Amino acid sequence: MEANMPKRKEPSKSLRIKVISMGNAESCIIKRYCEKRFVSKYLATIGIDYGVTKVQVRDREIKVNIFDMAGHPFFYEVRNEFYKDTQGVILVYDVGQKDSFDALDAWLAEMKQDLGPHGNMENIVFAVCANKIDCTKHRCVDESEGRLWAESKGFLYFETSAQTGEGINEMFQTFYVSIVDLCENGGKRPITNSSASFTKEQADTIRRIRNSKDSWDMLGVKPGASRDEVNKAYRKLAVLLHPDKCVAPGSEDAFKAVVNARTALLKNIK
Ligand SMILES: Nc1nc2c(ncn2[C@@H]2O[C@H](COP(=O)(O)OP(=O)(O)OP(=O)(O)O)[C@@H](O)[C@H]2O)c(=O)[nH]1
Ligand SMILES: [Mg+2]
Repeated sequence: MEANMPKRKEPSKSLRIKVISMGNAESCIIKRYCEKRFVSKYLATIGIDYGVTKVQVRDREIKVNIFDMAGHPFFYEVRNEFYKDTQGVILVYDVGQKDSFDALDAWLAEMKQDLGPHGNMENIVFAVCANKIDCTKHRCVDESEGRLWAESKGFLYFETSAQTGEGINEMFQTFYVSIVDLCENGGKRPITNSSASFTKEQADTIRRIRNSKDSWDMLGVKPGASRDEVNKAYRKLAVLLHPDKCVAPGSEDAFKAVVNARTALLKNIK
């Protein structure tokens, strides 16, 4: 008799979370996800837009309160009230606008300052969206640069387009799962595969190589250095960045650039 009884469904555990979005073109990402549409006309957010949505993650029903921050500095006074008690942050930049990528640090600084000395950013899930990937012609921040910035901070990284919808569902899905993992993990950010798999020295070196102005600069030697000095500097970088040992985004290109720089310099040194 008991065997034929329908199994009682466990009541689904509901959860309420707060998510904020900021950066450049974040409103369109939310619109694409929530309303499945794209608006090409620019409608600036005035202050803060607020919305509620429900999502299902495993056996949990999640009620999401989304606060979409206006990017304009004018709205700082409004924004700064809203950073508290947040479980997830969506940070968006435009891959065709380097300024918007560089501004991510300022967004983080603003949030940190607002949360104050006792605020903890470690228990918040951050999802970085490299957005407008449909505009391939204007792209000036490549994937490895964005990924390196995000992953060296332990943030999730996604390539998205609010226009075509590419990457948006995947981003929200992974983002919500990570937030639920965080809540179930006692408020600690879950360790992602990519975080902590490379060192700060590796990340900083790749960035330095990317921004170097010539081959001397790239190897970190003075112009006119000897063969020995060039080789020594090269070996040090090769050990740090060799693709067999370094999984940081952009390490392969940085390694190749270093090999080329060394070859070019040695050609001209007696
Ligand atoms: N081609 C393309 N355009 C996009 C994409 N996402 C947003 N846009 C355009 O970029 C502009 C700005 O988008 P919004 O999402 O409103 O930007 P925002 O950061 O919310 O702006 P503020 O509210 O002023 O902070 C709009 O004209 C959008 O149509 C995208 O993926 N591809
Ligand atoms: Mg907006």
